[in-house]
Amino acid sequence: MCAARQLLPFNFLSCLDVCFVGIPLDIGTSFRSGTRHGPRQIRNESSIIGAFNCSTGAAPFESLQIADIGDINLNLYDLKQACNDIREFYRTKVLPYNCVPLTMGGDHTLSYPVLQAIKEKHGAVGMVHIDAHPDTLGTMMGKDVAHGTPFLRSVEEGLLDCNKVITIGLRGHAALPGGDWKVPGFRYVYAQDCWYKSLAPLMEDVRQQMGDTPVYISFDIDALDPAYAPGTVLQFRKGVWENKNTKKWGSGGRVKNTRQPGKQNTEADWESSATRWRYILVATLQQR
Ligand SMILES: [Mn+2]
Repeated sequence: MCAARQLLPFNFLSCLDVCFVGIPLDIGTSFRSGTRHGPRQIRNESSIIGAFNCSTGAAPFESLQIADIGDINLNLYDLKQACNDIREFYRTKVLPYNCVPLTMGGDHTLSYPVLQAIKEKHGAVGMVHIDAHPDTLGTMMGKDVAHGTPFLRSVEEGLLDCNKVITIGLRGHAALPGGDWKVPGFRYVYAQDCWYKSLAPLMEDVRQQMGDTPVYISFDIDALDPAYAPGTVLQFRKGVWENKNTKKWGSGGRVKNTRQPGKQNTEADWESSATRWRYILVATLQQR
C-alpha cells in the first residue's frame, strides 16, 4: 500500500529545503473513500510538471532543494493508530531537520497529528485553512477523531494560535450561520465573499495578521468547484474561485464533470483532482 520501503535515507533531509510527504489515509472520511490514492496520483500527474511558472516568475526548483521522501507507512485498520504513525513520523523523521514538509493527503484527519508534531518544535502556530468546511466538529458518529474534527481537537490541545487562524471558502450545509462550529478567535470567509474579485487584498491582510508566527497551510481540495476536482470526499458545488466560466457545476467549467454525487470515484476523477493538487502544491513554492 505504502512506499515507505522506498524512503530516502533520513540524513538526506538535512540537505533539503522542502520535502514532499505522502499520507495515504482515507479511513477518517464520512462519505466517499479513495483519498489513500491521492499521493500516488499527484505523483503520476506531476510527471509532466514544468520547472517555471511564466505567470508568477517562480522557478522553485532552481532556488530550493526539493525531494519527495515517499509515503508514511500507516495503519489503515485503526484511525487512532494511523494518527500515531503520522505524528511520530513527523516528530522523529521530518521536523528534526530544517526542511519544510509539504504533505499530500489523504483525508483531513491527518492535519491533527501533523499539528501535534509541529507544536513540539514551533509551539502554537497560525493557520490558513482553505476549505468548504470548518472541520471543527466535536465528534462524528460519536468519535472524536475523524475528518471533520481535526481543528477542534487542535484547539483543545493548544496546537493553534486561535487569533491567527483564518478559514476561507466555507459553503454548503457545513457552515450554517449560527451553528456551533465557530471557534472564538477564528476568522471565517465564506466562498461567496471571494467570488468575482481579486483575493490579493485579503491575502495581504492575512500576511499582516500572521506576522512572524509560523503558519500551517491546509488546502482541502473541495475548496475548488467539483467540476475541477471531482475526486473529493464531499462534493459541494461552486468553489472559492468562482468566475464566469464556473457558473454551472459540471457544464460551465473547462473540465466536464460527468459524475453523479454519491457514485464511487473513477480514475479520471482522481486524475483531474490530482492535477489541480499538483498545481496548488507547486504554486506554494513561490521563490524565484
Ligand atoms: Mn472540506
